[in-house]
Amino acid sequence: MRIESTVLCATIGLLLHFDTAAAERRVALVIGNSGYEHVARLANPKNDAELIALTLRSLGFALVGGGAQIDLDKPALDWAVQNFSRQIQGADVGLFYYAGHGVQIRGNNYLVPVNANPTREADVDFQMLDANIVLRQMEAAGTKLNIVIFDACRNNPFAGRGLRTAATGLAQMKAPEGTLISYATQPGNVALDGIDGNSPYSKALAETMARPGLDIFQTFNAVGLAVKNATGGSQQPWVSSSPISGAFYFAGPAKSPQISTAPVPPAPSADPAERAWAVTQNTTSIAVLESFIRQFGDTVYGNLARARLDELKKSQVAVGASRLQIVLNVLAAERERALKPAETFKECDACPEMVVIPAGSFLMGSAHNEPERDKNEGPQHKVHIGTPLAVAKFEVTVDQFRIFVEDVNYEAANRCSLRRGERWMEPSGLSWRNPGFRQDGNHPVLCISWIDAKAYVSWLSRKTGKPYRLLSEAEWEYAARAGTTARFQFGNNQADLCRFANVPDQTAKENAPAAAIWNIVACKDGHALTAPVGSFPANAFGLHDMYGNVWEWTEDCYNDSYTGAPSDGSAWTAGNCGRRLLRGGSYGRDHRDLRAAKRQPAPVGVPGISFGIRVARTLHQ
Ligand SMILES: [Ca+2]
Ligand SMILES: [Ca+2]
Repeated sequence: MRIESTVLCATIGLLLHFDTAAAERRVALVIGNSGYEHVARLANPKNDAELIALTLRSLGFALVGGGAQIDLDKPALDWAVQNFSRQIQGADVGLFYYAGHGVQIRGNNYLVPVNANPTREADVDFQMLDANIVLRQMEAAGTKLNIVIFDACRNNPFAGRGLRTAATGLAQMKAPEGTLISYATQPGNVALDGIDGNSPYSKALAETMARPGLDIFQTFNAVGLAVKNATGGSQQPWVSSSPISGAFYFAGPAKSPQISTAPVPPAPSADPAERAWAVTQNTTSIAVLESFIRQFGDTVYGNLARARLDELKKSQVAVGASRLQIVLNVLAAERERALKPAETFKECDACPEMVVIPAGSFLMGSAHNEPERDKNEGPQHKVHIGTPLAVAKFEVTVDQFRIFVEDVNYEAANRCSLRRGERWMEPSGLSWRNPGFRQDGNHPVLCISWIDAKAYVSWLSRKTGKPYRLLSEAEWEYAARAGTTARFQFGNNQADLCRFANVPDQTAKENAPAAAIWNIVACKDGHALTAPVGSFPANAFGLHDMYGNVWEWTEDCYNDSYTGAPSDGSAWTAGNCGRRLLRGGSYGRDHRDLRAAKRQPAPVGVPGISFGIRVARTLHQ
């Protein structure tokens, strides 16, 4: 079958029907697809989306999902658009931004999810998202002003794979009434991905949107000129629209503070730098931090951003020169192949002891009638883990983490976050070295951010040459349940918790002042705060402290339901990746956290006072 496809280069669809200059409620969905599984990965969409999300947030847009939505597969993309469609009902301004691969096939433009793998034209309807669906959802929402942005003008990734390129560039989409459509480049051309971390288009768009005094047409005209200049004339963003009434300013009219025309319902502060920092501080993108510093470098948040940037750069070179003599004892391939479930190994003197757990299937999540469950634990679904893997017998200890830090001079967060309601506070002087209470070398390390946890497993991998990593959420729950289906590994009775785990208990109530506000269990486990790892019996797989002691970071991005989750035990790396999942509960706060199905998302940069690490290792690679 001959399939004609061209590169989708629609950049802006602006559905504009706007009668007043004062926007009351602005809602945006920002998507960046970089991590393609079957075609060329793209370097910049993730950074572009984070940059645009940051800019929009500073301009008063509430973001669907709380931030840029990165690397969405088809179910996640569908879900995000549906969610967006609901949230713009009754809003004054709706904005949709997409950066990633896009294709045009027989006059229709499609956004390409990261898992798309079409081999014939008929696959496209099921594996990609028709851009017209987005336009229809926005048209139907009754929004005064709708803006759709596709920075998707890259080379057709499926050329030569059954979807042939008929012509370069994109056919224009028909603009409905009150609609403006723009493209990252002129029809019949391919936009540039950029060489410095952002596409020229998104960089210019972010800078221009933030300038007060430019109405919607002046904004996109200025973006066009900026991109044309930046690319030596080879790329020129394109706009088409139907008549538009009223005036709209992203950053307010000239000489008027943007807040006067862009009130921000959920933001507690009127300071644009503070609001922007609130959504930027946990990014793992160097480009986003650099962009923040360019915009807000002369504020106090600029200093924080510079410190964060240094921290991030250091974490990325964390496994550089080694300073300690670490004795390796890595598994020979033959021994690794012969490993059986329950066997253990330890690949260096500083390495965690690993236990082999068997392949198998289990039901992930909790049933609707499970007491104290959260909605995000459903729907229950079967997960099959196809091969045995190795899981650390214990949580990573203070001594183990210290060796890593000293070996490569790693600068961990050196902060420690306490939760007060929905806010995180960082009392001065606390860190993994001193969380404010006594920790011996064989206690679990805590005050660990997801970034620290990743740096640690990265170091283990480099040190041993073996694939150490965090567990996926599914692997974690499989390992914690160890063949059981009850609320806890040992059954359903909460009063038995103290025999199997260090939890918020009567010992804490009697000895730890912080426990006054905890939701504690009725039993007594003998430990007010953390306990040395392995103080409690192992589960059926030979793993200790899966429940309680410290929360354990997993690889997965946060999604608020399991709809669309992988069923093969792999990590879910689409969704809100600025927040990752912790599992298992801890010594403190709330006994409801101790259930096998409990999921706790937290921002990647937060080193919580009960957040620690458990490592896994892939076998037989
Ligand atoms: Ca306890
Ligand atoms: Ca634990």
